[in-house]
Amino acid sequence: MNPTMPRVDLRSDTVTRPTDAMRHAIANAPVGDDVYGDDPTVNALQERAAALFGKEAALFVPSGTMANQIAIRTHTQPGDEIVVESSAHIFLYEGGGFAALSGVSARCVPGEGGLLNAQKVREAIRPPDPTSHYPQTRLVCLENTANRAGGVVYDLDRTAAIAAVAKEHGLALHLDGARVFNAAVAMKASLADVAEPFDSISCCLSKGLGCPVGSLLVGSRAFINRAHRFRKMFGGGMRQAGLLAAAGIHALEHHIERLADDHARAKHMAAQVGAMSGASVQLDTVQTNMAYIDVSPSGHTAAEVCQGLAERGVLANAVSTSHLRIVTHIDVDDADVGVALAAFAELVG
Ligand code: TLP
Repeated sequence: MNPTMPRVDLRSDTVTRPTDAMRHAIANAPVGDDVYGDDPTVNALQERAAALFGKEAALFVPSGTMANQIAIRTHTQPGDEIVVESSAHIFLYEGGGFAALSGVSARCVPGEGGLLNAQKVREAIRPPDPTSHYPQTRLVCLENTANRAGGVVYDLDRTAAIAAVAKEHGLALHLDGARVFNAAVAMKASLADVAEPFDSISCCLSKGLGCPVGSLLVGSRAFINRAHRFRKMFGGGMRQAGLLAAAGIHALEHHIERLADDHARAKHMAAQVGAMSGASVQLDTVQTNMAYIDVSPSGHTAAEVCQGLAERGVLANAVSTSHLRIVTHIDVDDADVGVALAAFAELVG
């Protein structure tokens, strides 16, 4: 890529750079040693997040992966089983951490369009087993928005029905809410309403909210107290982390509502590219800030199209031979959308 060329980075919403206002908040944050619980800015972030999600407590951690892994470790014992959708980040993209760090197996359930439903969850739960053959189902994990399903939203009714099944069987329910802010904005629901059926929620500050680093795990006080121990065990105890937490507080105050703009841009791009002769997009899956584009009608692989896009200053990720993913975020404006659409038109138009 020519260094003077515009660079429109649609690989993920993880690629954002902090705004000037966020950098100012970082620079001015009071800090302490958070392993001693002494960092006032981390404490303020955790309190704010707990209140936003309507739960008792929250824990600041370095990444979404660590938040999910701590949650699994906190809810389960080695030998237990967790229920996940087959394309869940926890199963596909966390290095098998559930097995290595918690010693649990995963019961992978293919969803309808990538989403679990109450019936599928019910069928995946191990029956009572007096002969002790089966692993014990202990935890159900949902992902909202569901990344590999297209950034699709679990609506409140679907979640409530799954939560009822989990409760009936005495199972814990965890939300991988890496993009739960996108889900809430898309549904015009409060974060507390989205979080209500869950025992624990992980959420990422470093995706659509534009922070450089950081995720949170949210739940009851007892759950977070136990999770605190596993954060240390997994190496996630940070010291003057208030510098990072300050970015999180700024993002919770200023960057949630604007996600609607990212969603509108993703829908616009999906519709435009989907109408090109060399591409197709399942538009009903474009509900938030991403779109999966099938470029096989162009006769090119997704990797070839991504290469062509990169030569035109536009970055996207090939996720299979046929499909690439584009993600909108705070560093993508209308002019960038125009640059990207022009590049797609040259390659698959
Ligand atoms: N997702 C990344 C990649 O790892 C695929 C991306 O670009 O979408 N849960 C979900 C649903 C995620 O999409 C991700 C990151 C995570 C958890 C992990 O977050 P981090 O990267 O902070 O560990």
